[in-house]
Amino acid sequence: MRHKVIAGNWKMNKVLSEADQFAESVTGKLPKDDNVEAIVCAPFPFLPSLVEKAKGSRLKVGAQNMHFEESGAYTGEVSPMMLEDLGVTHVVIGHSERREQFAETDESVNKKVHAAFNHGLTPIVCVGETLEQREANETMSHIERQVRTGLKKLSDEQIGTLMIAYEPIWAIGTGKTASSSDADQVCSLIRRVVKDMTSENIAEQIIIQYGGSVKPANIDELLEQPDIDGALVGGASLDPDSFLQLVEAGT
Ligand code: G2H
Repeated sequence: MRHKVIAGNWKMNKVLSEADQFAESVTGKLPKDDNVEAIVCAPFPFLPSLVEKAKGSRLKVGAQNMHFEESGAYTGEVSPMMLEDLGVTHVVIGHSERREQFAETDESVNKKVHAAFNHGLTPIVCVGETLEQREANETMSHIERQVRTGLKKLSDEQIGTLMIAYEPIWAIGTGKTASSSDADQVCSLIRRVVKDMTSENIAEQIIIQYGGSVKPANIDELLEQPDIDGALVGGASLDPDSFLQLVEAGT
């Protein structure tokens, strides 16, 4: 039986004192229930402090991106080794904002996923279609390509432990959510692709989240869907009460 995972993706928001306040207000209030995992993926400058404040609590701390190399002449980049050293446990890879604005490709996503595993980090791999692709009936073929290329040359065991976030690009920060059954349909396709790449057991094990304008008002309906195991949440994860409500919904 899969557990639920609520991952906040703060994007480029907050300053350090606000990040600290967030951790102080949520760590003691998270449900003590193994059926739900709470992660906050924060900007790099907040990570050391968040990791420190999350110690001994049920809050896990993730990054929103990283380079695939361990070190070198990559001005402005952060390596998987640095994240591992900080005690970060998760990393978002291939968010559509990075694909669109920072030219990330399925190939670079794949390199980053391998690098994450080499450093004990759990990747949250994002996939999703544009409105044009949806309207042209290309959603399924596009998502399948993203999953197959993004997860290329991983072992079955690795695939079983990573997370995939399905985020239709047209639903991100727009207030538009895919209907829960539409979202479930794509998540179920992702599970079928994973099954084809690995085995039924692995496909049953992998966590697939939905992301795109998730909030306390729509989380219940999304989590009721058979193939949606959680959410990657932007705007609604910034406020501690709203984040706690989302996590509570997973219990
Ligand atoms: C989608 C999501 C978080 P929001 O990008 O990854 O953001 O919930 O604000 O749509």
